[in-house]
Amino acid sequence: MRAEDPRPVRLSEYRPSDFLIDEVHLDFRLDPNATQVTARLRMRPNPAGDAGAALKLDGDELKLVSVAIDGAKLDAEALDVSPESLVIANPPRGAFELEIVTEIDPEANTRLMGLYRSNRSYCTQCEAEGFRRITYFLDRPDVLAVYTTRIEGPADECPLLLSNGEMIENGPAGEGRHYAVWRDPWPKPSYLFALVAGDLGVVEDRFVTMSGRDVALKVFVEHGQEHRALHAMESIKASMKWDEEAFGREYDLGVFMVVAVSHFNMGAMENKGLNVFNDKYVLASPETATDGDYANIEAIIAHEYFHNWTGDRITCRDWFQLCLKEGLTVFRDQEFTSDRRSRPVKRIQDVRNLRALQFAEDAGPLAHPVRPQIYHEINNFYTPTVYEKGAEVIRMLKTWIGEDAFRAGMDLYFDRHDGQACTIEQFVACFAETSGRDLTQWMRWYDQAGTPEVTVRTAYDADAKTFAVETQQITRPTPGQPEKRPVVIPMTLGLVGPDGADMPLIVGGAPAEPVFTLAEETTRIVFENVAERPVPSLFRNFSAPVKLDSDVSDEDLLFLAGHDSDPFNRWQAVQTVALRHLVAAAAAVREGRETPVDPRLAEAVGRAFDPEERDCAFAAQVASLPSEGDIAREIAQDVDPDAIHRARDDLKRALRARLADALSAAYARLAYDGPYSPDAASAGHRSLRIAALDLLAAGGDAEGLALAMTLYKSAENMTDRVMSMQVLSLHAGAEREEALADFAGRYGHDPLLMDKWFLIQASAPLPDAVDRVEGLMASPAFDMRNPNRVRSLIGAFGSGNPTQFNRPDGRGYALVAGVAAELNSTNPQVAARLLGAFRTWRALEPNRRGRAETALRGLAGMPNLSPDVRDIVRRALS
Ligand code: 0A1
Ligand code: ZN
Repeated sequence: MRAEDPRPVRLSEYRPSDFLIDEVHLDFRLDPNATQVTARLRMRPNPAGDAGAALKLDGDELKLVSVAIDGAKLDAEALDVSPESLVIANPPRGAFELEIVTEIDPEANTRLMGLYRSNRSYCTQCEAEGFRRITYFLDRPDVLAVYTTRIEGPADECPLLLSNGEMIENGPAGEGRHYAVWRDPWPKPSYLFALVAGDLGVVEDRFVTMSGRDVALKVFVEHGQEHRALHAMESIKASMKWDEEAFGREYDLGVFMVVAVSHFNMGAMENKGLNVFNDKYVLASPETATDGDYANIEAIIAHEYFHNWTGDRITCRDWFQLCLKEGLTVFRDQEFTSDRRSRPVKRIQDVRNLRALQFAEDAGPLAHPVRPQIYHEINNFYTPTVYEKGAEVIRMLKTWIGEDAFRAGMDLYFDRHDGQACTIEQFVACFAETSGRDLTQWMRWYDQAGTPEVTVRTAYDADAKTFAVETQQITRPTPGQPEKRPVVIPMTLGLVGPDGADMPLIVGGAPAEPVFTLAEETTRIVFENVAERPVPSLFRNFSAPVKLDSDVSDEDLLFLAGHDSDPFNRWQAVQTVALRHLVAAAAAVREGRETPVDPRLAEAVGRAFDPEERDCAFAAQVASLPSEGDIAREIAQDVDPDAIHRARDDLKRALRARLADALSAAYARLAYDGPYSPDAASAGHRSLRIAALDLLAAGGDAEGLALAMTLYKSAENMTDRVMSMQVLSLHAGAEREEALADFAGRYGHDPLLMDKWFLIQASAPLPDAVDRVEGLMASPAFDMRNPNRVRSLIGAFGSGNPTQFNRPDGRGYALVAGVAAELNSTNPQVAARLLGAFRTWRALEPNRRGRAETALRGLAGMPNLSPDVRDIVRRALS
């Protein structure tokens, strides 16, 4: 661990590398505690770099064995070496070969970066800066090389020896060992390197690409789990086909491999030709996976596969450009899912997620631009802002310049930049060219943090038959950015007439397109020939990632809920009315008052359960109220999580009271049998039924709980079993304990199922949550070294249990901070992520704010803070 405070990295200080590496030959002699790595690098000075510069290679906890240049060993005096760097003061001025031998200890690697062991396999994780834990290297994404990798290991323990590209040679290596050589013809940065060795089962298939090339597909999982890899395999084939159809992108190697590992810091990794996955995002069978698991696996398989073009073939010049690959690839996986499932439902889910995670980040001390200007620890920038807001910016660009210019811009980007390490400027320039628009101001979406707030005021003039829409945008200050400037906001808008139909849009005497540009602080649009007072439908399909405050009345919104041609806004209308109610109700709770529920709101929610409603998945979205986090963000300051919880609970009870018959009828009507299928329609059906059950059990209603218990016991699929247990877990009592005990008895042997069990208990808003989480940490199923366990228990508690994490006595904060302190040295990345729970602490009421601050200051004062944890704690406190 570095004790001194390292200098931050700044975008403005980017300089090309002084040296280039054209070819990399790696030789791994696998050993649990002493793996030898020989790296032979074909290097030359970079014409764009500093002639005469010293050669400085990155390392991290490395042990050097030897260094040679063009076959001649270098003496210790010729080197300046530490575990973190290797400097050669006077390298040759022309091309040369550098050979470096290092020794590493995979078994001791608890950080899960570089080469480590998971169960009995060896695997690597190199993004962002993990390759330097394997060998000294120019570990930066703009150094692209062709890799050849020889792996040698024990044949019995490691029958499989995998790396990027294609296998070109293999055979025995004596003494029970064997070897394989892999070659990846595509130049790549070191962060895309991967190695996997072990004894795994495999599922195989093939895909014929659009130009007729045959690709072998392989999914590797633990022996005995092969039946749980079939959905992942189907998802690979679907992704390959979709990328050909939607973007004209073809796969470019003879083999594509996915490996599932149990210990992984994130979701998955797009290493060239050899994607490594958290097993949670590979394994699924009808007996063990929920509808949500099936959908997640499909989306993440797609995401990693799509990186083959957006990330691998075209990569990032430096880590500030991370959104170049991540925002774009999230956009691509969202589109894939929209095409395969319900587009409106996917949009609603994505927006819910964006608001819950990204808007929350943007509103607090960890706010940063989609493309940051400075970082202390790059691992902490794999954030909802870079990923999800990054995707929104691309979606918005498509909305703004239109589908054709967007597609042409993508084609141009692939064409022009294939094989390069690029910047956001180069990406955006492609669209400026194909659309003919000036995208200078557009760049503010990348460089300015914070969620723009748009206020809309409208006025109908019955005499003049005009409808005026006035908008104002502001973005509040964020850390390091006190002054904000207006951004280009595309607002897709409709005017809905009294008959529910869209009215023609006439502006300045001519028909207008529905996408309006709000590029100034204020904008005024006057619609003409408006025969009757319309209801405006603003930001259809969530055309921009902004917070909207409009003067559209509840009554008009509920009209839109029933009539808008835009399904997103039909859903949004009910959410907005519910949110307005919940904010008022939370304030009233604190004053000891009650807030009556508008019967029209209950009616709008009730329509979700109407027998006529055909789209169950959509209806389920309408029926699920804004979350406690949504309400807290709307309140924005002096937040009391208990009052919010109470207000939301009261609304659920009121809805139950008003809608009891409709809910019971829907619950009965939506019963089903037949074999399980995770398709979108079946999943939607189940989700609507569970939404009915959740409301029926509101307030711990005995009949509702009895229904949930019956469903739990009779469940024939994992979705019903987990969701009924989740409903039961919200209400203290015998049913809850019975279901939880039963679940542990049935599935105690399956870690991924026990993760669901951990998560449900950790997120239950009951006063015993802290004790329970502490108790579960001591249970045999828990393992502090496995990030999935930690996230399911402590992560879920911190980020998914607002009342108990924010206990007024501070015990919730102490619990999460305590675990982060424990993980600080063993797995700093996971420790830092857990602290994301504190990202909204400044918005809390004074007592809680004080206690959260105490917990953060306690961490800040710890000796030996990792760069990861120190960075988060410092920014959170700044
Ligand atoms: N590029 C991956 C995300 C990722 C980042 C860092 C990791 O290190 C532990 C792992 C994965 C993606 O976007 O899927
Ligand atoms: Zn990604």
